[in-house]
Amino acid sequence: MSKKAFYVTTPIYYVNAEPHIGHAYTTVIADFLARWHRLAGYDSYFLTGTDEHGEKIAQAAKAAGEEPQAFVDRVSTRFKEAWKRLCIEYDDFIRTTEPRHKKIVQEILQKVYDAGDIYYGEYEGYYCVGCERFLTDKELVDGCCPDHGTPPEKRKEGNYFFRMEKYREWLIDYINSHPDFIRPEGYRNEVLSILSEPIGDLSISRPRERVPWGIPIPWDEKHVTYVWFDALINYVSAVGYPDGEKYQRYWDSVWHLIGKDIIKPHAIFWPTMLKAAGMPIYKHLNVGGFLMGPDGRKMSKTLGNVVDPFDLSEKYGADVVRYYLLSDVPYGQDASVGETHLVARYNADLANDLGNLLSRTITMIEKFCGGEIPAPKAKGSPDDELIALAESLPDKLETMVNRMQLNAAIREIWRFIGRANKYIDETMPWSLAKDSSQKERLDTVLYNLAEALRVAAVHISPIMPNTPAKIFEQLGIDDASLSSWESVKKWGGLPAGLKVSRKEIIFPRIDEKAKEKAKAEQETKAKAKEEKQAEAKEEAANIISIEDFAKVELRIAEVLEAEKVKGADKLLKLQVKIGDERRQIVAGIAKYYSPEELVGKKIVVVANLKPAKLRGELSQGMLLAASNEEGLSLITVDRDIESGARVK
Ligand code: ME8
Repeated sequence: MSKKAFYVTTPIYYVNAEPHIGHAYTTVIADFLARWHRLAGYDSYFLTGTDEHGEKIAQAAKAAGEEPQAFVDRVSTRFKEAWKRLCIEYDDFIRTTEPRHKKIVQEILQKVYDAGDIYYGEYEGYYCVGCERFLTDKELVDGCCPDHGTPPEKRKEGNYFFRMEKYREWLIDYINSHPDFIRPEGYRNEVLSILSEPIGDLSISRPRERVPWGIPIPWDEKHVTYVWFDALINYVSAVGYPDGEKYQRYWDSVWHLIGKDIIKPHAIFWPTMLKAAGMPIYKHLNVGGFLMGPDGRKMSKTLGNVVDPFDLSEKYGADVVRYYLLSDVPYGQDASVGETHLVARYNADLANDLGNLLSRTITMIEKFCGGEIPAPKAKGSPDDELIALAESLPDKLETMVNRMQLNAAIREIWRFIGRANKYIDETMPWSLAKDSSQKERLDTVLYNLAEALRVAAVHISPIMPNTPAKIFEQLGIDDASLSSWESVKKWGGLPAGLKVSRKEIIFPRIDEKAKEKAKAEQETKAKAKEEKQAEAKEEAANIISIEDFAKVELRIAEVLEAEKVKGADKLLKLQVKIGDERRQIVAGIAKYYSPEELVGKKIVVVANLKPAKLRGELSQGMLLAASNEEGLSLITVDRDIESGARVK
């Protein structure tokens, strides 16, 4: 019987930044899934890669003073190196600047164009370069991109458009009739809610003179392909769409893995593009949550809470980092990660549960059986429970992995390891050894423990690819068939008579106190260094000339009226008097001030700012306020002075 196919992908990562823990997290999950499916008898295929076109990359190359191609070649290699360090074994690494990819992007574009689903038009909107897409008014928070916190640029240009709206109803039906198409469920609902209103058509090109770094539109060389239309196609170009053997073999089974930041392109752009191109839709979109710093805040260099998976793997080994990421974070949810958490999990699960099971078992076989795994002879009462648990694992894991309940699946494996440790306490081999009439029972108990370790080693192999060999070595196993999936479905595959040998402890306990102290010292040093650098940077950036300062016209304004802006939680609309002039100012202070308490206040405003529209409301100036993490305080005057007075 031919094997079932399984195809898993990660997002292709932008090469404007170095690989970090978020990329590592998604890629480790994909690697786990690829390895698990291979183990369970699937023909498994794993694709990752890098996203190398678009404005963001061109800007990063320029900032690095490099030609775009040289820049993307260099950073793309950084990703490959990073994956090696985490023992990621992808089958293919696609780069969007490769000819094999560009060719397919052009073919698909042409196909959709020929089918009449691409047209030319003028577009005006707010573009966020960080997201590489136009944001809708609804998405903006206080006029800024919710993910990047920066105001998008207003742009008007001639673009080609993909008739995405045309497929909205179809997509709603598709999602409704395929309940596990997008998962976990919360994200599916989020997508359905976006689709409950018109989504419009998608601008899929950029004028080449503005963004030269892209794939030319095949029928109009003056335009290049929009980076998302280009990037999404990697999932099929890499496997040789349309005729390639791999495309035929794997495409129908594909699971995409993404983070929640890129749900819209994957759940809306991509299926509608596939539909328009007459291609089958992918099988599952699996959406992961965000990893936060150990303090629960978004990781950032300035907060000093960045967790580097590559430093951690240097310190603890790739297997430990992989185990930690896979076992500690419930898939789909946001979670804090950090070294202290990692050490706690390591000590509890790896040093205590798994490490102790191995060292206790090897010690007892050496001590009581001359170092040879005995043959089982006399069954006893707790055996059945241990064996039943082992034999039920493969099915349970299959169900859980299929539902992306990865940390729960790992917990099941650890429940079994815990059961084996308890089995030692219940059977007390050291007591059995004292009574020669119990020799047969002792042999059985020790056999079962060795078999339990073999079963555990096989199950953890997709999580920790280097650890099973260490366990097998100590158990004296060198027969590869004993690490197969089939061999763990039925208890008793381990042959008796193997020679065990004690080696180094696989997961020595980490002394947390010493570790914490060392870490704290390191952190203090790193922080001091960062602060110094930041200060120097700020100084360099902040020095302005008196002429520069004189350009800013600061004036006293009296608040006459204030009210909330409808539909914007954070905004207040103020009517202020600046001398004889009356103006409207919209400010993001609703969280800190009620409209009533503002009326009558004399505040400081920037009076010569270009007017802007926030949520459709005109704002003719900006008020000054001091803020920190706790709150915000308006700058006022401490003696009465008439409105309009200049602040110098
Ligand atoms: O979006 N926690 O690339 P990207 C968890 N090129 N996962 C995180 C994370 C975090 N803090 N930060 C990033 C792109 N990720 C596009 C994709 S695909 C056709 C094109 C992970 O380099 C997560 O998987 O910004 C997220 O979706 C991905 O990195 C974004 O990577």
